[in-house]
Amino acid sequence: MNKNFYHTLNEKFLIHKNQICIEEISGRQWSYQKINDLAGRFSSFLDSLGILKGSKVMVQLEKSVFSIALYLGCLKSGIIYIPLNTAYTSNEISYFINNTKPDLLVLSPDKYTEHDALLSNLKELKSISMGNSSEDNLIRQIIDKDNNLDIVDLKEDDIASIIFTSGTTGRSKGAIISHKNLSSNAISLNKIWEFTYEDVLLHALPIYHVHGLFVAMHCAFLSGCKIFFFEKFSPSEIVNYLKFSTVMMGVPTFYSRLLSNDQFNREVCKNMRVFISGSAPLTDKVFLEFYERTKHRILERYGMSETGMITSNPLNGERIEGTVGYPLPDVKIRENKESGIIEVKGPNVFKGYWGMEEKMKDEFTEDGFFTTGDIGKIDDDGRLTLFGRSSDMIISGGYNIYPKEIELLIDEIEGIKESAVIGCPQSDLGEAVLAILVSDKGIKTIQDDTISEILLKSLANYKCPSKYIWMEDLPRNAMGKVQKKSLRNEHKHIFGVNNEQ
Ligand code: MLC
Repeated sequence: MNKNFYHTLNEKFLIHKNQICIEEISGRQWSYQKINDLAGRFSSFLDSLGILKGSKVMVQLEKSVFSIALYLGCLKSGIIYIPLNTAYTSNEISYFINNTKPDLLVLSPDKYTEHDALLSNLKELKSISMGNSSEDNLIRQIIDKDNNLDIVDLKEDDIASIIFTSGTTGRSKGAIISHKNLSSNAISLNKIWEFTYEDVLLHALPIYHVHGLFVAMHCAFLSGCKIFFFEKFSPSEIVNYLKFSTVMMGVPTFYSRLLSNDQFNREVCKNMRVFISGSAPLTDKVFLEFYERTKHRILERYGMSETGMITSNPLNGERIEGTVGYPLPDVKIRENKESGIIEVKGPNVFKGYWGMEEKMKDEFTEDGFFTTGDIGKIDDDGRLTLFGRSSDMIISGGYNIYPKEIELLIDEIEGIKESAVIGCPQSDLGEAVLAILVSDKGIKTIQDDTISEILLKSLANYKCPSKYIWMEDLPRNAMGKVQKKSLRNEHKHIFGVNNEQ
């Protein structure tokens, strides 16, 4: 049997062909039939470029129905889809290209211009510019193609996507996601969150990450429900649409920002079935304030790019603040006895990082469990609570940020001897980035703005430190390792969060 995940999607698209799949904020509607048809035309277009089964397509595109159709066209053709954050600079893109050697790069027009110098150095790489409207030249060409009805025959371990995630060595690593990974997670989530064709999903997440692309889109696709499709998250827009929606998925920042909106109240939520949160820890404060305001208990779930979703609070049952619930069907979790790190095994777990498939010893235990790096406790009844991370990773507004990548760039700046980058609590984004700097002359010789300017030339803006602090020395332990824990503790109030959450 064909294990291409598109095969499963196609069955649902046919059943729900007359239902609205996506409604854009302009009011434009796309039925499931239209989306399926568009995916087939993208598949034909890729075929005409010689991009076939096993090829890699890397994209840096604005959120649009057409970028979703490109993703679906890739799945259908057995092409590996590599989505990238629209904030990435040429420097970052250059690394991803070198790492995965894509066969085609699809960029939004502004990114095509921005990466001009890089692209002229990579003449052998096929790259195209794709806008997000039906008036765009390329989109017109694609719409004119035939609808390719073939769904390429695949095995369950064939690769569907490579998702770049923060790496421990200072550079991102590409998590290899198979068709089985996608389908097992989508089917489980659709079931446990009881999606039906009568649902209406509010979608305001970016579509270059697991949360917005896989979790949200796949749940909707499998159920045949309608998606309100927002280019980005805006609380005032969301409030207007909540009245006509039943499910929302978001990062905790979505929920804290909704709470700051005067129009957000119980009345506008009266049609809502469930609010789902993930990608970063939801604070008890937001959970409880949200309950006070709306009488909805936000359903927190836990996952990561490498594993898709791992656990979820129950839809029917007690959702406890500060916990991330129970493992999904077929997913096993356990606590490492020594480190307390949560380990996971199941059909949702990826095989390895691109180019490092043979060197996964540190990431997997001998009996095949993936080491998440998150420290937690599993109750007697199987409920998981997370306490922190074993690594220094920062999560800001749901984006993972690796300090090492920033430190390496800062340390190259003239006048700076060394640096330590840490995440400190911040009420809007959960954590914000603080850089602690040591001057090589004993005094500060460079302005903060100048440092930011230098960094922003090669670093996505969400990774740039919000604040800089100068110190004489960095605290180190006997082994010479910088003591980030003590720095985090010392500066925990720097962004104005005073109470322990
Ligand atoms: C935007 N900025 C951020 C930021 N997002 N800075 C730090 N962290 C972030 N997350 C920058 C902007 O570029 C801008 O920079 C400035 O901060 C202010 O922007 P803003 O208008 O306040 O931000 P906004 O565009 O509203 O974005 C905030 C946000 C967005 C929370 C809505 O970040 C978002 O949609 N996050 C979702 C991330 C996500 O989907 N994660 C899923 C990962 S998957 P400047 O310089 O222009 O002022 C995963 C697995 C799992 O983790 O389990 O789900």
